[in-house]
Amino acid sequence: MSIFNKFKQGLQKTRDFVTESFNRIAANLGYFDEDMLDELEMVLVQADCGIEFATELTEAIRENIRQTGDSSVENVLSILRKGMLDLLKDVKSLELQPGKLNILLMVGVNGTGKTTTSGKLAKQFQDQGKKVLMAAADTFRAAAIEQIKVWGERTNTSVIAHKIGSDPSAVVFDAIDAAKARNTDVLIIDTAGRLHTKQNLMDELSKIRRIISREAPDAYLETLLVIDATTGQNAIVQANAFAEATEVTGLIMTKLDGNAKGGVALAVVKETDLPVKLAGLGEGVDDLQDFNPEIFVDSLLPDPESLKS
Ligand SMILES: Nc1nc2c(ncn2[C@@H]2O[C@H](COP(=O)(O)OP(=O)(O)OP(=O)(O)O)[C@@H](O)[C@H]2O)c(=O)[nH]1
Ligand SMILES: [Mg+2]
Repeated sequence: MSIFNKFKQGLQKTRDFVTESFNRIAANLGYFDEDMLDELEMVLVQADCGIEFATELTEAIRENIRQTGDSSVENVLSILRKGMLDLLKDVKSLELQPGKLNILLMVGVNGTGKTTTSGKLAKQFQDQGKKVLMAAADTFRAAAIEQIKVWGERTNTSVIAHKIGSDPSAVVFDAIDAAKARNTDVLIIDTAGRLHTKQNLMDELSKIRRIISREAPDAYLETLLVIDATTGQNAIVQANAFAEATEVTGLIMTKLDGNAKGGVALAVVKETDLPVKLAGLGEGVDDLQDFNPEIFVDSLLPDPESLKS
């Protein structure tokens, strides 16, 4: 399946919602008036684009209509598209540095998809012929260690693991050691999403980061915050909390297929200024895709042909 079709399929719930709303609001007249633009703003809020960004987008539409006099559905759609692409213009997908150890530190609250995404990434890099290693630095739950080991078997990737309750930084230490010895291209570190307190969690991440900079100062490090798109505006709270505690370099939005609120990717970028690097569009191993702004926006907004006129 092409990447465009993957995104279209993954974001179908959101797109259907936006398309139905467009048709409901503008079908009779074929153009937008003031009240209809207010309704459109609400639709964007309901798709979780965030109030601030929804207001910004509809203001841009009003301004454009004032200037051009064109309030057609097509014009409104094209201004929305442009506004969204503008927000995402700095997004760059994940790029490994050749000839170096690349370390991907997966962080995020529990259940967002860190372990699954680590497995999916391992598969992708293996398919590209890279030497991959995973570290089971979520030592909080026995099941977590088992889960990453299963992904290791499934993707033919070695997993460095210690016992439940052991120090995650020690796992990372050993994993870096092994990565150096094996000439590894990519080390993927799966971390815990839940500890006894939020402070414990943040302290643990800081410690892991210290070990990485001490033991692998020349490595290329990406700290990827995994966010569950179905958690709505709470995603923004999480993103802010992690960005404060550790230097996040990019976002992975998972479960974009889960509900009609895929617009949350836009709200999180608006709020944090962090680039979305990858999109999780389903549970399958091939459902992780590089985040492509154009394809994302075209999958989120109605297909012009699907609009009644
Ligand atoms: N539909 C859908 N489900 C996903 C996606 N990514 C992950 N999941 C599911 O989300 C659930 C939680 O994923 P995990 O990888 O265990 O999450 P985690 O962040 O490691 O969770 P903790 O280890 O508890 O912190 C699993 O059932 C995954 O299959 C996605 O892109 N789409
Ligand atoms: Mg996990």
